[in-house]
Amino acid sequence: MLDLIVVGAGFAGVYAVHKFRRLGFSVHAFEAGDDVGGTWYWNRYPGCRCDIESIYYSYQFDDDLQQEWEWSERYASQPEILSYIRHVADRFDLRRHIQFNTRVTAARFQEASADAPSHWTVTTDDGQTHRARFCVMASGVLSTPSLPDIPGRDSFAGESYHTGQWPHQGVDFRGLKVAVIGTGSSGIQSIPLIAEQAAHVTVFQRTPNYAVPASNRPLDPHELREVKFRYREIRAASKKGFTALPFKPAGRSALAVSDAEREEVYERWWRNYGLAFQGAFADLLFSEDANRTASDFVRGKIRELVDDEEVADLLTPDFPLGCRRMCVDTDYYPTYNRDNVTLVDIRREPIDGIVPEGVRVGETVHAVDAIVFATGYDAITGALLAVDLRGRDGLSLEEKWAEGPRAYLGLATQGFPNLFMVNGPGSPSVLINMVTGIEQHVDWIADCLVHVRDRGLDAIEAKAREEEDWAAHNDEVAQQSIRGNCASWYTGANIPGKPGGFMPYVGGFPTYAEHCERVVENGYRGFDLT
Ligand code: NA7
Repeated sequence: MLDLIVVGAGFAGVYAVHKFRRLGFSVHAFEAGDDVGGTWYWNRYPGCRCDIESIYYSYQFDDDLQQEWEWSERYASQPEILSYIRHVADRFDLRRHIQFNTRVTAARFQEASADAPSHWTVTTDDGQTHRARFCVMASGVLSTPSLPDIPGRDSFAGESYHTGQWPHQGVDFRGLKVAVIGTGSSGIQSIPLIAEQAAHVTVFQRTPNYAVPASNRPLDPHELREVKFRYREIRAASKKGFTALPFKPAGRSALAVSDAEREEVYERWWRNYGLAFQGAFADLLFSEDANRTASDFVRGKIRELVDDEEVADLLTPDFPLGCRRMCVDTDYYPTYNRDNVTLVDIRREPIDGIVPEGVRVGETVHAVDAIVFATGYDAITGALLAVDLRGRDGLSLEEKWAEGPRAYLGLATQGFPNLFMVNGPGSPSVLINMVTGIEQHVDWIADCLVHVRDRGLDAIEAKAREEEDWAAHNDEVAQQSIRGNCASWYTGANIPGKPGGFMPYVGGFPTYAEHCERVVENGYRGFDLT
């Protein structure tokens, strides 16, 4: 029997395999794709790029690795991130522990018996079963694409694509009329590039989003050398940063400065800092009045950038900035000044159906040759629930989470001993620099497994009481933030029937990591060790 099965070989799974191997555990990972990379393997749509700067969105567990890798741009593109993670897999000789083209379909907990300790039986889509004492779900938080159930979807005569399942050979849109449904990050990144290529693009927008400029640029070799020289210091500062990035929090309220100064700050942050714009003042995510100043600033920018007033109005969000995931763009708003781009507001009049010729809204059929679904993901819990996970007494995760997900520290859930999640619900996951979060999670799980091994223990399981307390704490901090009041994929609102509740932990990386450390210092408080 193996010590560990790891599900997924994205950033989390790759690091988990490396870490657990180094500690002497026997590990086998399963990955549905034919290579490592996870989200960066599947998302190959035009313009796909990380919204965290490349020098931070990278592993820190090995100094030689971070010294030798050369990032070429401030925000790395999908192909470059994929090359990086491939390099990591090769450099640490991890591929031989990963079985590609294999999807885990089910996993069942088996109680300890006279013949075997507690373990998991894992079933894969090739019909095989595998046994391991522990199972680590590194299956990703934005890895289960959501394809809306629009009537007639399958009747469309042309090709259709989901941004999260993009063809590896790319798509040639030259001369085609293209529909793009969805204006989240994936739509906002891809629309400008599709518009450059296609004959015409019709964008179907339900909710406008805030987008701030990426201000992407090639990385100057001197700048990169300087970063590498200071990497240790930068990484240490990141661990103290709210979002696991090395930025000091803004100390001031947006309401404590003059209008002129506030405008100057927003202009500077708009031009330079991408996603961090929402941290230009300390209270933008906590005070509606403060937030309104930033929201109004960006609304003003949209009016400046988009020539047609009606189109600008449609593109202007009416909710507080940062409440839903902000987007980072390159030329998104000016794209609507092009003659070959049309915006269709489907909030007022929704899509009625898809017909062989295109997309029907009311009496109008928007005839197109191709449809791009930039419609997002069943986020955070989707990939966990896609596996038929059964804990003690055959309890399924779906039953356990029927009223909403519960996971102690986002790492483990009661009733599912010896099962860990990386970036589970209740961890900071998508609200922070994911790679740093992943390393912290995997390191914590690894220390825990060593603890269990060294003491000859059989199982570890989260306790119900602490799990509930953590969920209550998570709700409480979410309510203190303006994010807690918005319907978004953070709350599962994008998936019909998904139970509500704010899934990621809003309390910030340092507080979260401290909670995790306290648990260990107190003998794994909140866990049953048997
Ligand atoms: P998002 O941010 O969930 O965006 C999905 C978009 O698709 C959003 O505009 C949705 O509108 C729209 N959508 C979803 N379903 C429908 C239907 N049925 N009809 C019309 N429009 C629909 O996903 P992304 O892939 O862009 O980004 C995900 C994250 O990946 C991103 O935040 C980064 O962290 C990386 P809605 O807003 O629901 O009205």
